[in-house]
Amino acid sequence: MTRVAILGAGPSGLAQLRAFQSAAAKGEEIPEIVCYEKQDNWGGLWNYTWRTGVDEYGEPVHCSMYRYLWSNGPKEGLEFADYTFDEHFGKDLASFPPREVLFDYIEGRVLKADVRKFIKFQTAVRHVTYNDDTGMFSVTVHDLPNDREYTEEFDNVICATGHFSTPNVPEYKGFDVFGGRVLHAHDFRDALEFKDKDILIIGTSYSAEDIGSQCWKYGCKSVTVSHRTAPMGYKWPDNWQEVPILTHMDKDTAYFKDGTSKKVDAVILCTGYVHSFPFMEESLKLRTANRLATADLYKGVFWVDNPKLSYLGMQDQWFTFNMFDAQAWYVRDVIMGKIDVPDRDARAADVVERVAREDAGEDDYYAIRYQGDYVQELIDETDYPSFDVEGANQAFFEWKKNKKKDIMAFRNLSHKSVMTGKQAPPHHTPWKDCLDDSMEDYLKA
Ligand code: FAD
Ligand code: NA7
Repeated sequence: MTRVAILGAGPSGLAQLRAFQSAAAKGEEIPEIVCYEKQDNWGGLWNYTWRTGVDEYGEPVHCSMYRYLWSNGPKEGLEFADYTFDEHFGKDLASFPPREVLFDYIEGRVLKADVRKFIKFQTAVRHVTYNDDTGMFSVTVHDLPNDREYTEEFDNVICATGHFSTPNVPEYKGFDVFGGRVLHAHDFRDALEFKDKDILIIGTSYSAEDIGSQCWKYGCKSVTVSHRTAPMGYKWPDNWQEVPILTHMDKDTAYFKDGTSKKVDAVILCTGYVHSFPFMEESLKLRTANRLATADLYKGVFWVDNPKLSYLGMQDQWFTFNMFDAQAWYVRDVIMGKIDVPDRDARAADVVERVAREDAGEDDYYAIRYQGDYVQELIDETDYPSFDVEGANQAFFEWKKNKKKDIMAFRNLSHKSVMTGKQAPPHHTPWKDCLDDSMEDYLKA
């Protein structure tokens, strides 16, 4: 029987488990599946921990999420087509749920599908190699509690270990003499740490915007955001400024390229993440920038040089959960022989075409539609429930416009579900005043 290894039980790995289980539920014979997950629970980044650095086994802590995190995009853009928010919560919710609520939603689908039995928790993948002679992968894993390494053979490997966990950490002159804390967004946990403090943020993307907004919400004294390329340009609160790139620091002051300076208490590097697969042998290791058209993946998932290996969720993300589903259903159908993969030249040409098409775009609206088209392309070929992808694009467009209008209020507005056709209700409290991010509080009528 075909054996398939799934590496990681975050939203992408769980999408893959659900994809196989849904085929089994229709009476199809599915391969033997083993999913390895290094944490003691599923949910990937959504599985919050207070830990930073290394965990109790000396493993790098995967979590990059923080307390008080609310969805940064509308839930209407990520909703599962086979399991709606309505179905899970028995009612519709406002559009930007906190982390605990989204974790519960992710978990609800896989509990219902009963796929936990396929997962070996607290088992870190150490080494993946491919043997040309046997056509099999050897996957060496570490059973962490028992401190035991062992190797199993598989016909296919699906890597779903995420790419927002290994931080990109640049150094600026003077970090070593600065008297405050310097940390990367990956290690940021509780905004209250920065109450009454002047903070400096480097970077201008989602982490910069959201961590700055959180610190502002929970009472920091000021936010200074330093950009390498361009400022974010939102209408920020009065105690928030955008400045050019940092040149250096001394024991308490940051100096910027335009000659200005600012006394600060802490520096938070919101400088993104790197794709990191230390367990993959050289010939199987994905190396790509964080972009919509990844390097070397046919259809955005299959390793061009060996399509028995696939990578899920490796793109930069507008669409998330339903895109992972679209990929997982497609990968399942290739593994189960329902869809053919073309020869190597055609696979390589597919990557070139995707990269060129992404590069032709000029703005985020193009990028959103580009990724929406990708989701559509994949779901058209499988039995993943079809949904109004253009409607999801429109939710993202509205969300972007709402952010431009008021960056501290976009989470108070609601969007329409493309799965149920219902407009989400407004949340009971404006985001900036809602300091309780518990599920209990969020679900209050
Ligand atoms: P991950 O969630 O990273 O899961 C990967 C899994 O693989 C983890 O469980 C990990 O423990 C496991 N793993 C890693 N290495 C190994 C190994 N060697 N052996 C075994 N297991 C391993 N998306 C949204 O839709 N909305 C949001 O609001 C949102 N906010 C975000 C905020 C932050 C701070 C970050 C970093 C990301 C956010 N995202 C958001 C995007 C996020 O990438 C996706 O929602 C989603 O978590 C990606 O799922 P994944 O399964 O691909 O990866
Ligand atoms: P992103 O989206 O990859 O953005 C990284 C940011 O870091 C971006 O603004 C970069 O600026 C900046 N950057 C990278 N290297 C440097 C250096 N050396 N100096 C200054 N600035 C730098 O990462 P995020 O963490 O914001 O978002 C990742 C995910 O987490 C996302 O999906 C969210 O949902 C949460 P540039 O524009 O390249 O000059």
